[in-house]
Amino acid sequence: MISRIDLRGAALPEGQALRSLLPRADFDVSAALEKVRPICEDVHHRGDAALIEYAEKFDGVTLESVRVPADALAKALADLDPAVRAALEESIARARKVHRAQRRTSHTTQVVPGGSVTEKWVPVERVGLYAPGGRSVYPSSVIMNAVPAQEAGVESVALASPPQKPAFENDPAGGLPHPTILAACALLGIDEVYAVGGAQAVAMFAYGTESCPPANMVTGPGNIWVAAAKRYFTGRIGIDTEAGPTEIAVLADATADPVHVASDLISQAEHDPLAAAVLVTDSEELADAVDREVEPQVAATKHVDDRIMPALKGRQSATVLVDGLAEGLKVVDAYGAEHLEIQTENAAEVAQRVKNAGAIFVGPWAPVSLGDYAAGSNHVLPTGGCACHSSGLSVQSFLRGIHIVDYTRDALAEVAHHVVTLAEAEDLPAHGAAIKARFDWKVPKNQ
Ligand code: HSO
Ligand code: ZN
Repeated sequence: MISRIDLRGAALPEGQALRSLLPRADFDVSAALEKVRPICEDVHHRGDAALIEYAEKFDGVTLESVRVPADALAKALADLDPAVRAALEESIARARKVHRAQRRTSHTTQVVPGGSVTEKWVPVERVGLYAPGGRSVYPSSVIMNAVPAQEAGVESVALASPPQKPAFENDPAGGLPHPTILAACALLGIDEVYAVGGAQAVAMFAYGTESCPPANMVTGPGNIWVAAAKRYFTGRIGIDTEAGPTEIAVLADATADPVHVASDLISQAEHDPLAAAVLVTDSEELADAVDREVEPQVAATKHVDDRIMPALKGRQSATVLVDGLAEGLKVVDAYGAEHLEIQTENAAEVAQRVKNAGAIFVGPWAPVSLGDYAAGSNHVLPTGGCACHSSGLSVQSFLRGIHIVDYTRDALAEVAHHVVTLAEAEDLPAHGAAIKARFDWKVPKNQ
């Protein structure tokens, strides 16, 4: 069912030429951009009234207010299954451990005597997190977004997630985000929560409304409308990377266990009909064994027709046959997967040689599902090949490094002639004048 791309027997092309041979989903955010623009501008002009109207139109619920009351958060936590609570708490604790270690301290470089540059790290002041509803109710993603923001020291963290339709008349959960999302917020200490979904949630955070003060940054996964709204606001607010459909690539050799490989490919195909599952191997026997494994495993699981089958059969998924490990590494680097598993001999050493991946999972006991929930690593990762230039979400995503330049008169005098020379070379004499004015227009020569 998974198609094959056979790259054996000839030298692999370089760069883009190799990339173009590899599978990838069509995820055209730009087409959605035109559709979200009027929604975003409507939220700008009409604020909460527009949000309430869109909740009616898109979510089929009538909201009294967009802000979720505190007692609804407390109730969601009280009603949470204790096993789910324990698992969320473990996930939070592990993520905190890893992300706390990412904190940065200010550093001063003494450039010359009397001249220093300090890099001071300052958290973003206010962040809006987005948590999807509908098909993807992922409290784990609330954790993966909230923990790095909190560990970075962001003072104000708010969350938006679409309101659920009432399941029956007077359903108390109707009009609120999914209860597990609310419970995760309560566990994380997030008390500012909005029952707002889609592009309008991004607009709410970007512009602010009567209920919701504007945020400096919006992060969190979402559908194509959320991605388009993030793109619409790029440059005006900070965003994480635009999340596309999830991807798993597995680099495997003949030592890999086909049962593991098949189950891991299926695990990410479960997210979305556009999800990508890519196996890169130099072992045709393993590829055949994985194919044989996939069918019974798919038959035994859920979400088969709506997500797993279209994902595995889609043009974004494939088994890529290569001549050897070196070629396999070249292919996974060209692909730049969101998640890359290494299921080869000496997996840890092979992992060190990978240049492009959102996150790397080493050996048989570190499947992507572990990273999705409880490894301590972050699961908000670059998709669509963006791993070639971007990283996953981290404490760093929520920090700004500000240079503080501090020079004495003597330290400025020492370099003044160079500054004036460069200003003249760029035909910007006023830049030079700003230096000369400090020395009565006589620029000190090399002191
Ligand atoms: N694999 C997804 C994250 C996720 N998995 C959430 C389960 N829940 C993207 O990294
Ligand atoms: Zn997942």
